[in-house]
Amino acid sequence: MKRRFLSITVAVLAVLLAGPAFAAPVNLAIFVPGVAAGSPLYEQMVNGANKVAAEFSNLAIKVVEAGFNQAEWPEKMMSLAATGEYAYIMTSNPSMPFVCADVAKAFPKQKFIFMDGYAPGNPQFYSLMYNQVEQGYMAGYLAGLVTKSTMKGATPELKVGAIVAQEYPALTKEMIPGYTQGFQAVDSKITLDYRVIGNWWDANKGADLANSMMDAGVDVILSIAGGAGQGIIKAAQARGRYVVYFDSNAYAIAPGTIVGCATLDQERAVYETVKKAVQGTLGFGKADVVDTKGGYVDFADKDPLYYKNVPTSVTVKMAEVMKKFRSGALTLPVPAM
Ligand code: RBF
Repeated sequence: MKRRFLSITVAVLAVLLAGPAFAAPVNLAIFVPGVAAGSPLYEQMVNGANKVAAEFSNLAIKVVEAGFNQAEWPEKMMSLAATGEYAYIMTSNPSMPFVCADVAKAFPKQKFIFMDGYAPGNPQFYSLMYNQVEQGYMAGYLAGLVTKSTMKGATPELKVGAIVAQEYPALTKEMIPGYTQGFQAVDSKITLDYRVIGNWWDANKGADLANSMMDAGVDVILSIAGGAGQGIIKAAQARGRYVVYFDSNAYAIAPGTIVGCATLDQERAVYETVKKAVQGTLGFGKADVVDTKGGYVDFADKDPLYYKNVPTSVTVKMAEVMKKFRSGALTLPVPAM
């Protein structure tokens, strides 16, 4: 009798300790609208989900790269949902809720997780959006300080640049207005040279635009261009000018050229979100908006490569702004979209 009790206790303990190993399998598809390599938020999305898979053996992940032809995305998404194999389809970029609207209607049991997107009020959708006005402001404030600095590559002109891959509401209503507010807070006489590449992969066009801006006296360029950003970085590097990077800490790609990184912690957001999905507690119908105070939007100022390449006169002023953002003393509203 005693022995039987003991063996039951051992069995119960084994189940408790193994935990998720005995839980029902959960299949998650990650739909990458583009390619992951070179696209910081897509790389972070895959990494964050893989971290959950390392902890929960009942989670299986399939990554589908949909490529750069955006006209093909709805059909590819439709085929993925049609398999019926995935409890959740996760994707990332502000256009994806629109791409999925008809797919969701066709497959009413399919759940969608939209990172870096806003889709309130649909019980099949969960979405999480970043405050990119704040992210843009940080990039702009740093760019303003750099263009006014005595740094070697800084030109006398009070001109900063931005090269973007494509225009969409989160960019034109949040990121660029935030960037503009940021550099104008340094000096209202600073002007913006703004160019659009037209896609997320053409590094040559990115380099051409960067060179033409630098010819006109621009010394620091914000790059929001995915893989095409490589061309912008190379062009700036060749002429000893500067790049402000968006979304991930990328100083190591081009130390001394990338002088600031306004980051999003999509890896953490995805990790937390997927964990909830696996545990069945993710709030579908909900649309979260996260910001700097919450730690999801930030400026990478803890990296030695930042201090190594930017003078103290700049880092001190930047630190004052970041202190305000992180404490919540400074917050910037996200406009309706
Ligand atoms: N960002 C990338 O890094 N690579 C991409 O291929 C990419 N494609 C996008 C396509 C569309 C239609 C939209 C709206 C955004 C795309 N983004 C891409 C941008 C990304 O979601 C985010 O807005 C920026 O990285 C700034 O945080």
